[in-house]
Amino acid sequence: MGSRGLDGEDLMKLFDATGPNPRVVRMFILEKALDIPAEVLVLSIGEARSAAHLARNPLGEVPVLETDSGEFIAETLAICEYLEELHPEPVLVGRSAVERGETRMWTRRVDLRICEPIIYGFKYSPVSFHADGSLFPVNSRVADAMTMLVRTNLDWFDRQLQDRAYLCGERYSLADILLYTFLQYRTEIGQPLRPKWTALTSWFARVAARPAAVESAQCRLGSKSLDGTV
Ligand SMILES: N[C@@H](CCC(=O)N[C@@H](CS)C(=O)NCC(=O)O)C(=O)O
Repeated sequence: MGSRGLDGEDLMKLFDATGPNPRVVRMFILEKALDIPAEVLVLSIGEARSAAHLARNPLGEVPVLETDSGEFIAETLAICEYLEELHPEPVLVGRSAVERGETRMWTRRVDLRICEPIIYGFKYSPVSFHADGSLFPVNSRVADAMTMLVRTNLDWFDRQLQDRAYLCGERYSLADILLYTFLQYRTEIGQPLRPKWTALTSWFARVAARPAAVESAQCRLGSKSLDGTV
């Protein structure tokens, strides 16, 4: 399913990149089997901070979704919620007010307690491409504190997952996509799940086995990439 203009051209477009936030949107799009082309920006050379991209998102970040009518929507969760409104099935936010409330409760917890400290842990670390110091001056103490905070918060998530298959019980949702993507990224930067997190480890394997989890690893969305190749 894709978005086409009157003369058949694609309208909706994702501004994509490597990094966990864009991957959340890719995985969400793949779960919904949507056909949305993507333009991939290279973050390490500052493409997200170019004048062209700042006009789309003044924060100079990805993901950004260009809508069929030419508006730009930034912020990972806002993009996913927008896509769910346009394409409700399969349901990943919620079928009812209660389900949507429950999913948003979990996405908020994951975002504040896991995603944000992981991102800031990276941004303040010496390996960050922000290491020129302009925005996030290297501060290893801040980076280490963020890493420890994530660890403590994962203890809590592990306890919550003891009695359920997914964060929203039996219902797989956007909250699982968000947590999975950031824990996968955390593994890639050398912080794998700890063996003592048994419930979290089982949950992670369950989500990792989904085709969308595997496919979202690559920035390769849509039937048509921008240079016209598949
Ligand atoms: N709050 C934003 C965070 C977006 C974000 O931090 N994206 C990173 C990639 S994972 C980025 O664009 N970094 C570019 C940069 O910092 O130059 C969201 O939810 O989408």
